[in-house]
Amino acid sequence: RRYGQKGAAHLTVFSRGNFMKKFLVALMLVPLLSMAHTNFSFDLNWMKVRAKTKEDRTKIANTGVVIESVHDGYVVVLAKLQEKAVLDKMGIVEVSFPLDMQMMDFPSNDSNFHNYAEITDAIVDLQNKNSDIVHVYSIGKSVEGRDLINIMITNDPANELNKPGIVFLGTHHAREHLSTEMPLMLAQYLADEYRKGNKDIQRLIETRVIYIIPMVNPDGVEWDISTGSYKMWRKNRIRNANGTFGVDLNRNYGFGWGGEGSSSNPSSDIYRGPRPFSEPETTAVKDFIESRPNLTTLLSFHTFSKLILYPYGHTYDPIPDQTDRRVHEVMAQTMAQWNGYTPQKSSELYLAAGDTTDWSYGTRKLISFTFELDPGSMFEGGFYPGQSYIPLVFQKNLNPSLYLIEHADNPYRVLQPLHERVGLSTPLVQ
Ligand code: 0X9
Ligand code: ZN
Repeated sequence: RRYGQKGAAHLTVFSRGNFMKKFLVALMLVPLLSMAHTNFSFDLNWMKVRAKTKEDRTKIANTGVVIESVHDGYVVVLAKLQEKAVLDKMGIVEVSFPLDMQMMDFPSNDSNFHNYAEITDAIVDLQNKNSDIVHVYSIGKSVEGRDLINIMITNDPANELNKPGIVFLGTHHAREHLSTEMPLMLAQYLADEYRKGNKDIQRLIETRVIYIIPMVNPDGVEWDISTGSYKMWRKNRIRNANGTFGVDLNRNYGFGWGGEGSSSNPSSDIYRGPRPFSEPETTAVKDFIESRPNLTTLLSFHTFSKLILYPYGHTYDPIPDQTDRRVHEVMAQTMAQWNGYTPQKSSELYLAAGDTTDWSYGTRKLISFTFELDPGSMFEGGFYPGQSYIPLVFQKNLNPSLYLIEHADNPYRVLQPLHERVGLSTPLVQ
């Protein structure tokens, strides 16, 4: 059964709570930029590069560097020495400095983040305490043989495929550790509230199936933290033909694969791999999604920049189906009311072919979003803003997540006038 346009009508209530205030207070307490304790032996450079339009940004992405944040008139990129030379030649570099001067390093202060063993323990613990609704299984193995763990939340696993489903994905990119914590905390929140008797959450768990895959790239995560100081690793850990390591899993999906904003050079951080779904991690996600016809909605968590992105990202053209376009826009704008992020079509950022959401929308028509979680910029810590961001990011993204779960039975309901909707309301979180 495919859940489509004709679902039950619905009433939705929005509340922003007071987390924004708390967020600002917390932000004032966080030092804007911690200096390094450790030198990096990697040839990465932070660079401020002139770029006024999305076309300028795509041209920069096409050199193989990763655009980390987009600003008015420029972008900040992370470039290897070779890529730096190319950008230097283009005459568009304004500032550049080697990573080792500037990057922060505080793994000892970051023990609240979960490594692979810790997240596995946390998930097993969650299952043991909630075996009636939390069902844990592996959807495949990583390059190095780690299980890719899926947390399925439903009170009625026998009817899994008869209930509308939503999937949350975390950590395609190794260094984006907050994108592990957000989906893990969501799973814990749902189970806790169910146990406490929260009627709204019980209703969601009884009427939908929620899949949470918090760590798509466990090998990359383990590599990033393997020395006790962060390595700024992004890709998976496949050994490439030229002896380098890693494919960018968010360039490896098979819709529009190989296009702009992805690289054929294995050394690049946006290396797309030798062919679509060449990697076991993306193949596992693909097989999982293809075997769940009940899915209607997908959210892939990344960091950083505070954005809500929707398809397509491989072309500047709008998605052809006007209704689908409207649903993505309305949902993105609504979710932005809670987290304060900027909603936009992915390609507004820069073109990038082969990402998760282009594939999940392009081939399955799942309503699909990428969140670029906090912080807003590298000046607030970039990929490594410190563990104080964990509860903060969770609080502001909880309502957006619940909103997506609520509408997973029929996302098209968001297009109905409010007065025609009856039924569940999005649970309010203060
Ligand atoms: O480039 C990416 O894969 C994502 N940004 S990140 O900094 N987390 O690496 C954004 C993907 C958005 N999709 C497109 N722009 N196509
Ligand atoms: Zn990412």
